[in-house]
Amino acid sequence: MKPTFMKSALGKTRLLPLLMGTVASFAGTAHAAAPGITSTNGTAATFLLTAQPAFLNQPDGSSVYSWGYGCVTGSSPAFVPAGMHDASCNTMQVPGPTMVVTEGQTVTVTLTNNLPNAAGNTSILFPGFQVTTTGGVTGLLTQEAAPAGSVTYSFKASTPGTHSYYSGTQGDLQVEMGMYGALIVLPANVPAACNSGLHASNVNVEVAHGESDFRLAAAAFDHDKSCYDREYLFQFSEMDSNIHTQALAQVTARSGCTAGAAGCSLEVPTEPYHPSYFMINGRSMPDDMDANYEVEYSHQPYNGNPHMHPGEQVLLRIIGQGRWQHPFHEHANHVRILARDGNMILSATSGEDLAGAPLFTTTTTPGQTMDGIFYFTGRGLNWDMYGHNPKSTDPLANTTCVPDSNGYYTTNSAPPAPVAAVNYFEWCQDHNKPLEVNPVGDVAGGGPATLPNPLIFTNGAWYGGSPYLGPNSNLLPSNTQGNPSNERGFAFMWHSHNEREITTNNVFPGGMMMMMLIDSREFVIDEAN
Ligand SMILES: [Cu+2]
Repeated sequence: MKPTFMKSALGKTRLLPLLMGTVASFAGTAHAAAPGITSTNGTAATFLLTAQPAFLNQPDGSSVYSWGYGCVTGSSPAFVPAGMHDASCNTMQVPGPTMVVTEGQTVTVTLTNNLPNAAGNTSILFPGFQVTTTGGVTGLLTQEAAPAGSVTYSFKASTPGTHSYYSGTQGDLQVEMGMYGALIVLPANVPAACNSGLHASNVNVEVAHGESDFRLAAAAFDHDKSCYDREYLFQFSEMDSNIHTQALAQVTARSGCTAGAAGCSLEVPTEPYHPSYFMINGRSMPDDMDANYEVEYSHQPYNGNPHMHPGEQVLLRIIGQGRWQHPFHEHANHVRILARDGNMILSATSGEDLAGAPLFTTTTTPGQTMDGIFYFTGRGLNWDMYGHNPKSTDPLANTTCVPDSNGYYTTNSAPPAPVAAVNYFEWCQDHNKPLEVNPVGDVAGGGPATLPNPLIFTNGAWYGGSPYLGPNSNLLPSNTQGNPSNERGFAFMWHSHNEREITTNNVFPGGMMMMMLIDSREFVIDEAN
């Protein structure tokens, strides 16, 4: 975002959306993962989906009539990753259930149409796969399920990576109403390299600090340059509530009509298009920061609340599900694109090296998916990022930082960093580099930044723009860097760079915005909710 925008944001919200700021209290305990449903039928993966109406919550208090895919009542999918709290699959949700399968599996999805009769037929497209169909009625793009009817789609999960699925019937209306979701195909053969050396050490360090592994796999593809330590799925979409209001009015006026009879249909104009809600995984900011499967979002189960530790390789699974492009900016670093639509982008000459662009904004083309790696280490900040230094009174401070050949303190250092080191993957050049003089900072020497006098509140009590001050700083009021207890991190705003899209029904802040929290190692990132 632009500096001018940051300034105004500070005045309006407690979120402190800073380029470099201290973590605020909004994060609570809700973290994220890439939750979904899976099928345990061996070589076959079977899913029973239904298409139904329900109302979606928006943070301005409105309930928006929508359509979505969900799990048939009585079908009992397994939930992944293991250990998610309160995992469920409602009969209608937006986005639809994230189906997680393994490369090579035969995937069979039976869709039953429980939309109002006036909505007519519906269907699912699985772009990128060779789909065969059973039953249903002939539609323009695929076989469709008539009202109360069913259709079955079957295909081999031939390409690993992140894929989209969405309605192939009257897409201008049905996709707008919420009929889209994700299909994640895990690689059949995770490269051995992902389970050893530096690749494995990040996960070992997490374990040493009491963290669980919430990955769906250790690699995104059958390729040793696609290893990752953590993953998040983000589906971007927008809604024009006028379309939804019209759909509800017409469905209500025609309730009880006979499917297929004259007049039992909708005439909902989808142009001109003026979206009022801009969503990440079906939720607008700040709702996207609440937990996965939170009870007040029974039809919007997935959140957007990424966390990581410095040095981790974070896999971003990104899908454009609306009809607009959204220039989504992941602050703090570019996203190295691994694949588009499940197709890895490799060097034409070596055939092995990654050739995907590092993107400043991951532009979400409608229907397209991207797999990318986000990475942040704190290299070059010019101060000791978390105050892990000998002069700190923090009992977790570490006096050691031995650079490996890349300058970081890792298992490649000599002697190697212990997996329990609180400053694992620290950029050693900045180790013990003080920021400010006591009592403002928690270090005892002159540093690269001049901090405001805490006794002068010209900048307001919510001073922002400073580097992280270490766990013992007394500069900020409570509920900022001291809380949640033990959380020590940097908040980077991840948001649409079309600033119209970080509003909710024209009110800032809202919409397509979340925070990436880069936490110090001793903060346990619990992705269970
Ligand atoms: Cu930005």
